[in-house]
Amino acid sequence: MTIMVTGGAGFIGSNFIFYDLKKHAGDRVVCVDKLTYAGNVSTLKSVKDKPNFRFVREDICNREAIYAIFEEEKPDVVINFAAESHVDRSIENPDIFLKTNIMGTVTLMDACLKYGIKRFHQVSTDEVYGDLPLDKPEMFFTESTPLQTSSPYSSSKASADLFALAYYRTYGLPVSISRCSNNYGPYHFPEKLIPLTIVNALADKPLPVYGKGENVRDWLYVEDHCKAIDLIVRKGKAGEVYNVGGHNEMRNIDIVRLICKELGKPESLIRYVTDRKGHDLRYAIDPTKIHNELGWLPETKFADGIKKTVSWYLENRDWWETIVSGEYRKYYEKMYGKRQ
Ligand code: NAD
Ligand code: TDX
Repeated sequence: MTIMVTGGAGFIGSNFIFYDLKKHAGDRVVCVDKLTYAGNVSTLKSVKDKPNFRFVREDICNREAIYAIFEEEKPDVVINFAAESHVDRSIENPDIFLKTNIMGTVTLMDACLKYGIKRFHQVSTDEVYGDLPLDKPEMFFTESTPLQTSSPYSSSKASADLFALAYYRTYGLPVSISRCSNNYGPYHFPEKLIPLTIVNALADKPLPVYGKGENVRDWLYVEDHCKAIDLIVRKGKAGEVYNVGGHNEMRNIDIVRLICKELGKPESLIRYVTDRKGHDLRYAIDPTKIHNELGWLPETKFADGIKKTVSWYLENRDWWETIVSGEYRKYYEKMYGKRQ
């Protein structure tokens, strides 16, 4: 099977590529990534020379180029990870979120209609449901929770979901959607809470905590998310939405304190800073549907996953140091400049 993975030089997409190539050795994986600031092609160096892997630097909004890749590769499945993914950036500059997250998704689906496809999978987020109150722990997001977004990021992701469902109903495109909670693990870009805290703590820099640090996120180890997507694409039903999450709710401040403890760094590094505008209070996923229908369950407990993640950042300093220095943006030219 040929799988097109868009956004595969980012955090979750790259982890998915590693998972897929290991689990389904017969697959061909074509990674399409624009290499924005969040894309780091050096992440893919362990697979880049495999005969069944190809990297194409392209923007999912570039219709002509996307059609040409479809024409050449005839993918059976497209899994769309490509997105602007950082909420804080969406508050500063919503425009690119509309372009990539909505227009890019629609462009990919048009290509799927034109060339035919077994499945188009949209990687969405629990943020499309808005937030839950902090004082109602019995409330969870189910697949039928109304979409009620807070940020330009989540609004763009919800719009893409609606377009995907419209393409299923109107044109019969075999679409599926996963809405996952916060991921953590290797190759997480150090602008997000967990990797930023690890990287700053290692440099004895301040650890910014928004507001009072009481906002709650539901954390899932990235490989468990990849397993869920693999199951949905191969066994899930077209036209369906699947929530993905592991019932692991944590307050931000507790995460930051835990990382300080793991690294032997003092909590005096913590700085309470101005809150994010429109900051969602709590996310919590009810994963009953994917469990009952596809047998998915998270396998990595948070206590183990966070230890593995901290160790990974300690053992892979090169990966994040070149990001912090900006050097990683030259890697593509160095590795691929002469090849294309
Ligand atoms: P990321 O920011 O780490 O990676 C995004 C990748 O997409 C980068 O490699 C970037 O270069 C690429 N990209 C951006 N714009 C592009 C364009 N126009 N054309 C082609 N490539 C482009 O993001 P991530 O955390 O890996 O998230 C992947 C997907 O999962 C996103 O759709 C996000 O909304 C969703 N998601 C993320 C989380 C999370 O906790 N990180 C949770 C749920 C869902
Ligand atoms: O420096 C920080 N300090 C802080 O307190 C940062 C970067 C974040 N925070 C808070 C904001 C959130 O409550 O930590 C929480 C997590 O923040 P992020 O890592 O930015 O993630 P979040 O906004 O929850 O969104 C993430 O999960 C859902 C991903 O970035 C999205 O792409 C995904 O859809």
